[in-house]
Formats: sequence, structure tokens, C-alpha cells
Amino acid sequence: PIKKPLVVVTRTLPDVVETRMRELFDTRLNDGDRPMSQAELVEAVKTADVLVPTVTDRIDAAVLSQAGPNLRLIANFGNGVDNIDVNAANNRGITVTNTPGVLTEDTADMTMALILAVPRRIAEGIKILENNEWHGWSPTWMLGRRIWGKRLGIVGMGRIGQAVARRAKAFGMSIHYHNRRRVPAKIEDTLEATYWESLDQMLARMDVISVHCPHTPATYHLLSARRLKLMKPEAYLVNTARGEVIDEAALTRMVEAGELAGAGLDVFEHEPAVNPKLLKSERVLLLPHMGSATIEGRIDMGEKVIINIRTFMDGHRPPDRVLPSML
Ligand code: 8YV
Repeated sequence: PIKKPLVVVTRTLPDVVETRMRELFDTRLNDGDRPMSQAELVEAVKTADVLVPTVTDRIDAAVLSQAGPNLRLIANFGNGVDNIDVNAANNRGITVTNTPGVLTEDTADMTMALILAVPRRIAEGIKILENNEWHGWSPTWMLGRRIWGKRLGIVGMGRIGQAVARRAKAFGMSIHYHNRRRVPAKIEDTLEATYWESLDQMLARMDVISVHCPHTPATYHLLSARRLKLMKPEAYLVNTARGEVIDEAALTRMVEAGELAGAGLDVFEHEPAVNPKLLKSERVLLLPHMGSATIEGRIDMGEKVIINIRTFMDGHRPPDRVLPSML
């Protein structure tokens, strides 16, 4: 019989995905759902034909320098590949794939939930009831801001950015975006979206900013202290992309000082650590990186990983190969 590839999976995946992988591959699953240590990762890359990491595994140049001759594919369980040094991998002849498309709608839903929940103070309202602090209705109490008729500025108009735009448009927001490239006119027309070549100018004019670009060297602290200060003090900031895109310390200072109305954050610069000052603020709604966390989405991601591995093993170009031009 043909030898099955040795596939090392770093984290626990949904049962159906693990079962299918065991049928198809010589699958080695991590025992216990916790991130692999650096030593375990090194051990994995030394022996595996295929590595399936997640966002919590840092596959940097140092780890890759230990890779054994069999390692040909890193099939990331996730869309963002900022956990992997893709250039270092490619230089060693290792292909990298991700799982785009299948988590677009779920992430956009979570983003829309934050766009609604932060200006309407939903988290604060829940806390008031839980703390038995509701003393009755009042016409001027717990007032939020309406999002209908307001301007949403999307930073990064890829699949997820566009899915957020569709939702926000249905909620009566006007759509604005900044992106490296302008999206095709047909998409702009459908979304009635306005393109801003200057991120600075867009930031200064929006009521809500939502971040949807990947974390790359070019987008690290894209929303720097200087840029955050361009936002209107009554504006809100939402991030379901990557914490590193925003200068979190600067954002925290601004939220504390009341220089921004509020923020909805699903991702952080030093996960799983969250700035304690952010946690204390009433102006923010914080979630523990749940943007794509649906049962269906995780199964879809697993299927994508399996398709990428099988296609690669059959000697073809895997559908979700990450190219350096995408970084
Ligand atoms: C996952 C994500 O939590 O895909 C991404 O980029 O941030 C999330 O969907 C993570 O990637 C799993 O590896």
C-alpha cells in the first residue's frame, strides 16, 4: 500500500474533521487542547510531511530552520497566516495554505454584532441587570448612538470587509472604505461604497471604523496613535481582524481619556493577554477572539485543510496556496 503522509495537527479539531483526517492520513493529533510549546513545534516540523497549525502556533524562521526534509506543506487551520513566516517557508520549498472564504460570513456577523452592540451599549445593559442596578426606565438613561444613517469606514475591503459592508448597508449605514486597491466598480456600485485613497482622511470623517485587513509587516500598527487621533471623539472602533493592526496601548489611553466614544474588540495585540485598563473601561466591548467561532465554520475550515492536503499530495497546486504577493 502507498504510505500515507504523516500529518501533525497542533490543536483539537471538530470530531468529524479529526475522524476524516485519520481515515485519509497518518494523522498525529495533539493530546489535550492547548497550544504546542516551541519544543513540541520543533519536534513536529522535524518529523511531519504536513503540519496543520493554528493561530496560536508561531511557525517562525527559527522553528522552520529545524524542519526535516519531509516537511513540504504547512496547511494552516485559519485564514490569517501571520503566525507563519511564509517567506522563510517558501525559501525552504515548503508550501503554505490557509482557509479563506468559509469564515467570511461568520466573521462579518460577529463584526455587525459589535457595530450594533457597542454604540447601543448592550454589554453595559446586561451588566446593570446582573448587578441588580436597574431602578426603572427613564427617558434620558442608557442612551446610546444610532447607527442608522451613519458612516461606516472599512479598513481592508476583501471578502470579510465586503460581507460587513453588505450587512451595514442593510442597517442603513453608508459604506466607505480604504484598501490598497480599489475594488471593481460593480462591487462599489452594489454596496454604494465610497473609496478613500487616503486612510487619514477617511478616519477623520467616519462614525464607525471597522478593521478587516490582514496583519502583515505593512499593516502592523496601521492604526497608530497619530491615526487614531484623527478619528472623531464620538466615533467607534471595531476590530475583528488582528490586534497588531491597532496600537492597543494608544487606543487604551484614548478610550480612558474619553477621546473615542467606544470600541468593540475581538482581537488583541498580545493574546490571550488583554490590557487590564481596557477590561475596566465601560466604553469597550471585548470578546476572546470568537469572530469565526461557529461549529459549521470550524468543520468547513477542516474540510478546506483536508482538500489542500489531498490536492498537494496528489501533486497539484492546492486551491488555497498563500502567495508572497498576498502578504
Ligand atoms: C481562527 C482567525 O480563530 O482564521 C483566522 O484568521 O483569526 C480565526 O478564524 C484562527 O485562525 C484559527 O487558526
